[in-house]
Amino acid sequence: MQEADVDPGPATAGGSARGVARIAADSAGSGADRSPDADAAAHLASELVDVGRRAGLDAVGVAGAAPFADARRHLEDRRARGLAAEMQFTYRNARVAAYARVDHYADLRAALGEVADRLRSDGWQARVVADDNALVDRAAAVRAGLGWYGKNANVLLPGRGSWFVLGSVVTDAPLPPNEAPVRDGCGTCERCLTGCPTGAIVEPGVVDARRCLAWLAQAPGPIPVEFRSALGDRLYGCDDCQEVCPIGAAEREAEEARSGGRADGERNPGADVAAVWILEADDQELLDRFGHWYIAERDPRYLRRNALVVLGNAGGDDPGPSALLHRYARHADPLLREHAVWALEQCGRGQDPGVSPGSGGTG
Ligand code: B12
Ligand code: SF4
Ligand code: SF4
Repeated sequence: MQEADVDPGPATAGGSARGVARIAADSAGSGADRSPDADAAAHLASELVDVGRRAGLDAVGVAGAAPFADARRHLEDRRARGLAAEMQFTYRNARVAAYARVDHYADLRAALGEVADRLRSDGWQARVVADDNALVDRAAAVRAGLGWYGKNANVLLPGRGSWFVLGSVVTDAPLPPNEAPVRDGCGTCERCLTGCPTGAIVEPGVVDARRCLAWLAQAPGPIPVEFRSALGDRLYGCDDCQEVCPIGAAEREAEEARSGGRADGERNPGADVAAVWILEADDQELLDRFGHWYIAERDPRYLRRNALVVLGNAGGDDPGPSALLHRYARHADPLLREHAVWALEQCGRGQDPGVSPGSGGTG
């Protein structure tokens, strides 16, 4: 397992976008021989929290950088049970997971970078780690005392919910680690378990990626037919298990209002337009606009695949989308052809004579 490249034994710092930060510290680390005294360590930790807050992080904590044995055990267990689908899970270390709907990660990394710079200015090593293969970010955030694991598997901040992305700064600076875990705040609530459209939360805190729309929209290959309707108008990501959560609700509505969106959860009327645009755009336009998302194999065909499913689910008899679907039903790419034929069937438009869905499934 690769926790981080920084000298092990060290202190880690972490944070989240829109921001929560974690600073993990291991006082038994290699930095011990040059450790300042406890007061100095506490002072540095408090200064780092201030730096992170000023840089825009919403929450900052300090945690030990000892290996995440529980997280590893959960990873191995899930892989053994098949719940990980074909994902390159964090500890596989094979691919950088850089998913993001809105690029909160850029803000997060910039803010964590300021914390890291502050550490480096004192001569400590520091490395920013956020949504990549080096660390299970949620386990780090929980250890740092930022929040608790909700039944939807996300880390929730007390009173604020899970609408945060998470990251860390791993450092060898000796810092006083958090020792007070945040108590579970879910109680008897089970809204996310029942609110998941595909039943992907198979037990509290455990997501079966094979059923999770967030994964299916990112995964290579065809979207399994049985989940296409549930994908609804989603092009990328799924927030249902967060949207139903009462703990994040107030903040989310306020944010929606600030950004001019709909606070009542109604469908964005622009969604179909976006899907059409995706089907008309060329590869470069798609990568320019959505390059910060995790796109399987960095291949824009998967955005088009999703857009075809969205159009199929949107239905209606608008001639624009209809013409596009017919065009895609003759596409050279069998994956897109098969999804277009499915979409046409969903819309009750059938398929043109002579159009074959091809082999489909050839991701
Ligand atoms: C792979 C991945 C996914 C996969 C699989 C997710 C999964 N739950 O297995 C897919 C593509 C499905 C996904 C979806 C999403 N993801 Co994601 N994902 C990751 C990634 C890259 C690795 C996660 C990982 O290794 N999981 C392995 C498992 C074993 O770890 P875990 O998920 O943390 O599970 C812990 C809990 O299950 C807990 N646990 C174990 N038993 C029990 C029992 C109970 C009762 C409870 C409560 C908890 C609990 O312990 C486990 C280990 O610590 C991380 C980034 C990173 N490097 O960590 C982001 C990350 C987890 N994702 C994130 C986000 C935002 C999402 C989405 C909300 C995105 C979206 N809107 O579509 C959804 C949410 C889906 C969900 N309900 O989990 C954020 C989470 C932020 C937060 N506040 O928690 C992260 C941390 C990215 C980031 N840096 O901010 N993701
Ligand atoms: S992201 Fe969507 S599909 Fe995945 S567990 Fe949450 S509600 Fe279910
Ligand atoms: S919906 Fe309820 S059970 Fe699920 S994470 Fe939120 S508070 Fe916890």
